[in-house]
Amino acid sequence: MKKVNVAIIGTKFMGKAHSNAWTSAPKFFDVGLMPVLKVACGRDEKGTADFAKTWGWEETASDWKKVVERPDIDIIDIVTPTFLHKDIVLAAAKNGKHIFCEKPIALNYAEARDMYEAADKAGVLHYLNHNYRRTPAIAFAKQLIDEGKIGQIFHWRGTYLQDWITDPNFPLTWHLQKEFAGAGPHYDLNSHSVDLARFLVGEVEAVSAIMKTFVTERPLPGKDAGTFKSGSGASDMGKVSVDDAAFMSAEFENGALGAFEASRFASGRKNYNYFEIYGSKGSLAFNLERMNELEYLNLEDPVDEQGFRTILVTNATHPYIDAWWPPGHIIGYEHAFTHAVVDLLNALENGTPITPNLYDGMKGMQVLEAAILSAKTGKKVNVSEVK
Ligand code: SOE
Repeated sequence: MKKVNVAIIGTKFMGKAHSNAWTSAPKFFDVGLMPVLKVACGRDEKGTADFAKTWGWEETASDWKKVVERPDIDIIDIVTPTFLHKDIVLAAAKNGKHIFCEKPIALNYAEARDMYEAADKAGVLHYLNHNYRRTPAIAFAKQLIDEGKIGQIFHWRGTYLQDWITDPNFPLTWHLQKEFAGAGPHYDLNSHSVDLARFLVGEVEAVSAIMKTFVTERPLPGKDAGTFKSGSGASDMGKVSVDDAAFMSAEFENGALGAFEASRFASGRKNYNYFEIYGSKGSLAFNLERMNELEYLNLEDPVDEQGFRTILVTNATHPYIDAWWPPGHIIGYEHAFTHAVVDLLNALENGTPITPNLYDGMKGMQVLEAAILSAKTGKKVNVSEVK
């Protein structure tokens, strides 16, 4: 089987999730290309060596600029903090590498546009990892919508709530600094909800938003601090420069209305990615904390039998499931990453595009930036105003 060499840049939480996906994809699915875990690249030599050993990356490197120039590398997998995405994508495109990039795409719309244009011009395959699209229940929701089962969509309600920084002593990791993350949960979490809303409902036309930073100063991070991890040895205080919560209302081009809530201060909510869709023929609801289930209401059922039914999305006929386990043998968070790798390998083999890609990221970022403008001015902003 033809091989494709992958280099991963970044070795933390998402590094793990992606490494697992590159490994499991060809084991469970029939893929026409065999990914080779060639190079793991990270700044911390020892950490990168340990990571490479655990996950089976053949080599390590510390300078991503050299890695993207290597002629033997086919795919650059980017799992760094957001501020590095643009430079790595531009260099990867220039060197003709295919791109697998973590979300959120970039620090702002202008960066996202440059990234999309560079990849498009270079003719490389590009994918932006909004992984939830490939959760079977969400892929199935899309199927129901495309089959017309929900009819005309009136409302989208998307909330993405976490609570890992409610403690004011949680340190100022890169996620809480605008220069590295671009924004707080507005980018980290609303970017997922906007991606799902664009996937399931349609393009957003205008937004109004409010944002809040509840804790404005935090201790500087000590050792091992990161996503969901306070680490140890935090010291002096530094200024939080992103939102802690971002709420937004939206008008879609097709006339639907939407509400989005993203927060890292929703005590008790760990990774509560939840949405509801209400349409003329039916409704849908999804909760990541019950990710194998989809709630579906069919308005064509006899009126006295109507109600939300819970579909356990684990049949062989449901998206992606056939490759895993028999019905009822549920799957988890990491599987959507595997599905992304499978779809990317298939797209590469067949010469077809894959979504969401850098174009989708750019469109989503335009919505998110319009919301930032709205929160600053207190006015409704048309997405097309963001240039
Ligand atoms: C942290 O908020 C985080 O890891 C996000 O960055 C991911 O995109 C989300 O899927 C889970 O939470």
